[in-house]
Amino acid sequence: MDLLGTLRGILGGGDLLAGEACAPFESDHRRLYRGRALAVAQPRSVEQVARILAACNEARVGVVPHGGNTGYCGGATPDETGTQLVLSLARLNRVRSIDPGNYSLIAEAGCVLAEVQRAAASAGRHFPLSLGSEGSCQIGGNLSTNAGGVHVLRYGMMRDLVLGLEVVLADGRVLPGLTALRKDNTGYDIRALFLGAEGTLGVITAASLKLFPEIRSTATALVALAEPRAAVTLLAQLRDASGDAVSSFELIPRIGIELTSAHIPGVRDPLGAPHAWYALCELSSSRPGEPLEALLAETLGAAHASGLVQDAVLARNERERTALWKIRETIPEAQRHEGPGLKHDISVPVSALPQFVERGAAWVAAHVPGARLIAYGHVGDGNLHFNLQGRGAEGAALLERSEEVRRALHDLAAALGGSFSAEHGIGRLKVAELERYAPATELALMHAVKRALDPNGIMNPGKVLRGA
Ligand code: 2HG
Ligand code: ZN
Repeated sequence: MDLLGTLRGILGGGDLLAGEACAPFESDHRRLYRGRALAVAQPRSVEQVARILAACNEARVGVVPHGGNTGYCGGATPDETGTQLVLSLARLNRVRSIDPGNYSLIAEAGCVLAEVQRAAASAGRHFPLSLGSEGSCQIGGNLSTNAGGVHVLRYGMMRDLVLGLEVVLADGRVLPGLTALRKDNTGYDIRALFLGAEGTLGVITAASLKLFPEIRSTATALVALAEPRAAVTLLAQLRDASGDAVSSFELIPRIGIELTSAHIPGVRDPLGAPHAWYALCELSSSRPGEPLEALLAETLGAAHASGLVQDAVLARNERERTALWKIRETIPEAQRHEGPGLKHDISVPVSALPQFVERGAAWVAAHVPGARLIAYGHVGDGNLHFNLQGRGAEGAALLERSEEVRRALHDLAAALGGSFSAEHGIGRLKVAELERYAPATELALMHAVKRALDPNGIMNPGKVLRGA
């Protein structure tokens, strides 16, 4: 029987899409790539995933795992040949169990992140991964790309939130690793290989995830600053003063406020006068009635008196808090309204971040004078989205310079001990960057791992590693 016939036999007709119906799975959300799928399989059980992979392995057909399609590097998009099968995990979407006493839950790959957060909350627990796309991204994609977001400085990235994984290997074998143990010192950490592997080593079908005490007190402020250096100093002051209760610390440039106010209904500048930079700071605690607002106001007051802080506004209620977060979270959307732009997801040690901004901004001003710099993001993690924005025809001209700009900014990050991909992964977009910046020994090990786990090269071909 041909492969499609076999797949139909495994899935039943309705769960195998072909032709036009595949379109939503054939391009990434940034529209960087448009591929063509052989078909889209939408399995409903781990057993079906296992049988699909065994059949594809036998037929040497590439498989492209697909979650919420919110990735930034084209990792979930098939190539243009029409020979790769897209494997959507969306129908594997049960929260299998919650163990509040162990502070853990088990969720299938197709669970939307916000549903996992809600499931944890329903048991009086907190699942801390939080990102702009949490209403549509799926936990399998979060795991496979080792997603970051706005709480990393307190809870770590997705990799840090995992206790165990269930994975289907390229040949269809199932790796049953859904342990809920916090201590298990038994040899190589095989499961860790699949986190951040972007579906190139196997398909994650479920995960055992860490939970935390529910958040019962928060305090949020938007703080005006003269320069990024002040943000790094303020972050340290807040961490010290609060008993390390800072759960988010995000940098926003003036242009971020201008673009969101212009394009996003309901967004407005909450401060009276414009400032060059802002930090969105949030403290949080599991203790109800914790006086975090007073603590935040007091620390910001002292920072204002010393000249570090220029102005600040504290959220007085949940509505105001949501409004402050909306400014930060809609910057990518506001950027889309402005037309084409270039994105760079760099990280450096937090202490080196001001230097990166100074040197990076100077390079942009000298070499790409028409471009507007929108540098924002996760200061607490040393991770900035160092994006350049054009306008109309300028935007198209900017795209032509993408290679040169990328080289300069990624080289600068590397020179400061940083990374060219802090939280968005490699996908198809950054394969050449990985080849350039990864130490040769590490790259060789990655290829060796790939060959060992996927000898026929069927798992997400061409993503992360070239020719693999
Ligand atoms: C964010 O932090 C995302 O909002 C998107 O990682 C960043 O669009 C970007 O460059
Ligand atoms: Zn980000």
